[in-house]
Amino acid sequence: MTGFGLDAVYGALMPEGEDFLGIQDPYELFQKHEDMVLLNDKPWNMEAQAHLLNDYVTPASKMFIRNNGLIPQKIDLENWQLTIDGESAITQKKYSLADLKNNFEPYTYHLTLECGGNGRSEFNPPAKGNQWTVGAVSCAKWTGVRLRDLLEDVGVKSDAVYIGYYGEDSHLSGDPSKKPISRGVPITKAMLEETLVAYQMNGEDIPLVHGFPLRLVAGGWPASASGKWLTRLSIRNKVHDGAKMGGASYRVPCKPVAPGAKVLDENMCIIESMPVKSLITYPKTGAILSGNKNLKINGHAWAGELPVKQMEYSIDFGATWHLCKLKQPTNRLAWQQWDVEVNFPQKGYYEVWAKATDSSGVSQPTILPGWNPKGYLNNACHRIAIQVS
Ligand SMILES: Nc1nc2c(c(=O)[nH]1)N[C@H]1C(S)=C(S)[C@@H](COP(=O)(O)O)O[C@H]1N2
Ligand SMILES: [Mo]
Repeated sequence: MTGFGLDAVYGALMPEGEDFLGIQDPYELFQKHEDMVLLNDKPWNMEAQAHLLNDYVTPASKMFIRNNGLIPQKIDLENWQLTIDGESAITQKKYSLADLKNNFEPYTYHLTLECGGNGRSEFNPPAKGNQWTVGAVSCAKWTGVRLRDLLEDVGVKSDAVYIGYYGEDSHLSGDPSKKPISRGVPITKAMLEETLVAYQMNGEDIPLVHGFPLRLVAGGWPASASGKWLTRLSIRNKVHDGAKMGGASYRVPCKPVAPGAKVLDENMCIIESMPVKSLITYPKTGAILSGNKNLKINGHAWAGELPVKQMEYSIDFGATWHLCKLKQPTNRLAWQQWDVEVNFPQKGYYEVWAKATDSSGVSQPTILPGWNPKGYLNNACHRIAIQVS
């Protein structure tokens, strides 16, 4: 892998005495678990595997990385500012990190962040972009200011419809006038209790690659709405029109289309709340069970803005389904733990399938759902293989 100034990125953050020359190992750079899978190095993209996501609170070492551009080279904490402006802002204000930490009540929530493209690798015809399998999802504990408190501090005009974010990362082309991504959420989502401008993750500073020192966190929505390295939020009187808000980016056909269809921009709709989904995080696929036909399996389930109301598993390819125990989430928009003791009737090869159902009665499809040009929203049942010997 070739370098591009990572010494500067880590100059301030690495312990003294490190030899930066030659440190291009992203596992070391980003302090990631060795079982994480690197998908791209420019920009950096890395996903977890299902078995890495067994913790209820995702540790930084097992959190997927999704970058659209280049990580900021220098973080100037003293002078870091969050500007809130826009056509629908009554005033314009700037906040230092100290202002945010000292002048506003802190809130902490566990928030599920899933990349809209998680599961993309299964689509056919294939979609361009990172070939995520199942590991572009996390649920960490985020602490910060409620976005609504900042919006109320600035004042929101009655014609406000959207919030757009801007971050400090730079465009792959190196063109400083371009942003790699500038997305956001409708004002109604911005005003929700759990939408945070976060300065901590899991009780510590947010890791650089996940948005240090400040990040928007809008749980339950495609994680592309949660802007990293946050410096500016615009209160818009129309749907935000920043980078990757149009075309096929984070949008799907408003009406179902045949696989491979060409879809006009005007027929594409922005992804909002993510669909119901689940993972089997224990055991790891391929496990061999010897001398015992009982096995406790467990994982997580989530459903965007909705709670999950039921969790089931099948060991006969979906012919019959059985209930799992499902816990309540710590808070709204956090994933929910489930577990069950599975009894395998005889020795042999099995697939375990897991299926969640949201509070409105909608379940995960057992196989790939509707094709779309960029391969978003694959919430098919997760499956693992087990050999009982
Ligand atoms: N500034 C900025 N924010 C960003 C991105 C980015 O490239 N730049 N990527 C988005 C996308 S597409 C996803 S899926 C999440 C990934 O967050 P993570 O890398 O912390 O897991 O960040 C979102 N926020
Ligand atoms: Mo994403």
